Amino acid sequence: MADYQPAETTFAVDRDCKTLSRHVLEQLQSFSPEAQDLSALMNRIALAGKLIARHLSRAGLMESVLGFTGDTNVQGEAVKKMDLYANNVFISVFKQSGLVCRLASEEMEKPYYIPENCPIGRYTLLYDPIDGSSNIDINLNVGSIFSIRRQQGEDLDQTGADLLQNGRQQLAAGYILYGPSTVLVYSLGQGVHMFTLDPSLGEFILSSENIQVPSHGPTYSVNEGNFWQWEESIRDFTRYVHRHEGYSARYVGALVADFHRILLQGGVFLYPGTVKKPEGKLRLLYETAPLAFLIEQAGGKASTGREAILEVIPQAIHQRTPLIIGSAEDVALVESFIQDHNHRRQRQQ
Ligand code: P6P
Repeated sequence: MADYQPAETTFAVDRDCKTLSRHVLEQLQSFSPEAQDLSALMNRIALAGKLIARHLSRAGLMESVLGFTGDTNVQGEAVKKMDLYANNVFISVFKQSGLVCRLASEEMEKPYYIPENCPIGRYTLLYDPIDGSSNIDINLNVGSIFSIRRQQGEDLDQTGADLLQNGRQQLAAGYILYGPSTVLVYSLGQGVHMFTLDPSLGEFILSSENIQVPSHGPTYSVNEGNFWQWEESIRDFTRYVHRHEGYSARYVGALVADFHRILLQGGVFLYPGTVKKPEGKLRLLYETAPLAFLIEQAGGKASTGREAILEVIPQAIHQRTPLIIGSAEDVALVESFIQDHNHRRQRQQ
């Protein structure tokens, strides 16, 4: 009996079998308990993405999707019904998982502990359940951003103090982008990989491996409505791109969507500090640090303008940072304007 020779069609079948959980084990080249944990973790995140995508797809037809809850979150932002739904989805998918003891979310002032998972669950999920929720009611892109860290110590006072470490402590990071298709992009520190949800299978299937951000791109993505609030260096960068050919402005108003374009096509996204918010608007632990982890894995850069995002040590769970992220050359160009201004300011002193 000749050895079984898989037919040509096996490629398509094998491709459809490249699910997220299998990919994680391939990435780690291991079936160790930690590898199995991370594979199961990513599978739960994928389940959260599927549940949120399904809910979003019926927005407008259901009561609990559009509009506001009437509450304000710890950020001082009006809470959308979808923010609350998505926040609870992430909590629910990790219950009875034994994986995650603690979740830290944009929507919750303090970390949430899943009692039955503590202290056996040695992982913490940090997440922005719905990023860009102002886009929901107008059917534009929104996303979920996630970061996974190992819990260090028992956290007996339940303050999550061990989370106040720089972004290089992240075990994994990624996002789910809800758009014409739902894609999940993640990294375990071994490259950046993208999966596309096949609704007919209910699975995220590998669609792009080892994504590398171009060293330069035409896009600059920033809310120029804040121009009057910016430092002069950022204004000078904006004047530069206005006066030089080859730049295009693109701004969706959802960080995940703007980042995804930059990751695939190059360019730079900025959310700089302003007079009113010198630290900017975006949160470090579950927005800028996870994306910085990804962009560095993809060969790009992420900076506050003065230091690498992944070096920033947070003083609080909801700490914000300015963000300049994208192609290495384009981030360096923005930084050069900031450095020029710093040098000029020093010479004047
Ligand atoms: P602005 C959404 O609220 C968000 O946190 C990010 O997704 C997005 O990049 C940013 O705020 C948009 O803020 O001030 O430009 O509306």
